Amino acid sequence: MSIHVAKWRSPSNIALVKYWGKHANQIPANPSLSFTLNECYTETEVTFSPKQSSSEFDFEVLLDGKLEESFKPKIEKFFKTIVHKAGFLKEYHISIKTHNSFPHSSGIASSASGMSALALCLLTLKSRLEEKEQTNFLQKASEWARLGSGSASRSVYGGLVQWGESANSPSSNDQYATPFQGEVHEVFKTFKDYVLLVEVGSKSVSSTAGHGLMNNHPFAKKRFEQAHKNLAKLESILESGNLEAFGNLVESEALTLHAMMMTSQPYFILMKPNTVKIIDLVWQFRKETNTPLYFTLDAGANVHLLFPASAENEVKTFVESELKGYLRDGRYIKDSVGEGAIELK
Ligand code: 2P0
Repeated sequence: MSIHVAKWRSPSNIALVKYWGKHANQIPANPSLSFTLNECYTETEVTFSPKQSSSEFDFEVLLDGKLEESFKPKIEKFFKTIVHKAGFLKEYHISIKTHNSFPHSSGIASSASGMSALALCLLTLKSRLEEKEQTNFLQKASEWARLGSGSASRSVYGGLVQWGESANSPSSNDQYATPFQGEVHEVFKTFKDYVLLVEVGSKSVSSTAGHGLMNNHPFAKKRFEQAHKNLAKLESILESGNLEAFGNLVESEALTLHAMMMTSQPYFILMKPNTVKIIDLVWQFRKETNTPLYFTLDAGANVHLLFPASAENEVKTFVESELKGYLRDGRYIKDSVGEGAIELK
């Protein structure tokens, strides 16, 4: 039995219209649309070698060269979900070596980049073992990534990516993400995202648990309807390049996501005092300078600053002089829209 290796780099992504709430088998309760990032990524190398134990899945996960037991349950669950299409998972010892470009547990969506990188490696190995190219490789990788983690489905493609069925987009799908099909104004093709690290370390409530709390949530139905409407609005904003409308929509989406957390049962808050302080300062800065600077939030305390590349000098000065003091060790990542996942040889 020979040894097989595959290696991919897959980026994180930031949702503009948020996925929050799902049905069985990782089917999203509403469609979402994201920017793929560039600097925040995971590199994963998967090696298949002769099996060493009789366990169903004989695998190890190494983060920066050290065994990481805490990653295993989510990966084992993922293997169980895809094993009917990937019987080879039971036949090998699987070594998963992974590295994040961003600080571990920084609250940056490592499951999006991590699960998409893993799905891409496994699908590459499937092609090698079967000695045939996969048709619709990225579509299949996105579907596998979704089964590992919903937001990961969007990370295989670059630019703007949609996941989840919507009325205006015939190619949109709950099973896998697709590159956004609408017209996109030039300004959004080089958009910036500075990721401000307010809090590092693991979150009090995982995203998976948070999604679960949307079942029986008193405002769920209205929220899912709103996401559909916001997606339709965003489609025309992306075409027109109307930055003010863009900012209004993405900030409202971010605050709605956190409002859903605060109004679930049990309720919880992932923002920290400095998250709110930064939002307040961004609003003040925008009012005083007219700079098109907007924020969004992920399921955590960190703040993503979104702005056109033309505003980068002003924003950099603002972050350095006004915001740095509210960040963990003054840390932030200067990111921008990226090209999507790449195979590493
Ligand atoms: C998103 N998030 O659209 C939303 C917005 C966080 C806030 O998808 O349970 O890690 O693995 O499918 O994808 C985070 O949830 O959850 C997420 P699972 P996931 O990006």
